[in-house]
Amino acid sequence: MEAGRVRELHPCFGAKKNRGRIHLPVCPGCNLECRFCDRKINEEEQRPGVTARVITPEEAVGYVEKALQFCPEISVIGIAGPGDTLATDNALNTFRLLGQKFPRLLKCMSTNGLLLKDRAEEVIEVGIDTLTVTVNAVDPALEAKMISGLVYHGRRYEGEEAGRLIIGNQLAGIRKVAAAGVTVKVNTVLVNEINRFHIGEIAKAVKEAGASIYNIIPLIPQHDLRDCEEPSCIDLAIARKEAEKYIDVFRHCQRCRADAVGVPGKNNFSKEVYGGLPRVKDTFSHG
Ligand code: CLF
Ligand code: SF4
Repeated sequence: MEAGRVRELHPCFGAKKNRGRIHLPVCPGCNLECRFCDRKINEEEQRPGVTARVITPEEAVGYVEKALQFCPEISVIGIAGPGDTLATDNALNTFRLLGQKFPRLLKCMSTNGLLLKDRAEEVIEVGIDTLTVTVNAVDPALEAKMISGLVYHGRRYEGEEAGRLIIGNQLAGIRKVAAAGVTVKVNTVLVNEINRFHIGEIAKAVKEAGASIYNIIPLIPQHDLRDCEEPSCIDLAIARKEAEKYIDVFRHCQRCRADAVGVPGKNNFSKEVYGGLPRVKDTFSHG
């Protein structure tokens, strides 16, 4: 879809009018170990009720229909977790199914980017309109502080080796999908203790790779980074100013859950739409 149309219809890519999105929590697993991500709690709760909160691609159709009744402003189907969207086939299969049923809704996906280089062709073939990649550093030494490790093609990596691997895959992946016409947003989780003075470099690198918009998400201190400070409004303003030298900055992020439904910042119909599903506190979204 051409960029002007995306800006008009997508609440996270600059739409001025009331535009909504439904997040479909279809992705159970992750291949990365972000040190700020509390998904362990979810993993420990491996009882039937909790796993049931991840829905199947087939169930997704019914949830979208229901969501449109509650919120006709919905213009975007987003898949953003709770795990990574490329770690399993669930997200792409869901879009294959929904693309035919709801052709007027934008297909938006969010990923950590570890598998983006490998799966870019599928992302393009499925017709993803907007893709968000979370890039928290472009320096392997800093990325190594953001993650404990990762699993790639069946092998576990740690430290700078892991950092180099994911950064290379993210940037190469962004290049591929952006060149094919997918509108790319990059999210960065701002951690004062780790990447506060690195934001400009990230913004520059992702812009060069083809991203068109950048979103800085202040850390919610938890898990291994629970002792880090929560960035203030001033920290965020400084980081945005730095990024803006290189790329357009999105300023209205609501740090949505992976099962959010409605117009971001205005209303949320998760309960009404997913009401029958048991929920846990940290249904994470990469945004
Ligand atoms: Fe969802 Fe993300 Fe698509 Fe938006 S959210 S997958 S791009 S439809 Fe938006 Fe929510 Fe911020 Fe994300 S306000 S967390 S940026
Ligand atoms: Fe995986 Fe996302 Fe959590 Fe990172 S933040 S560990 S990519 S689910």
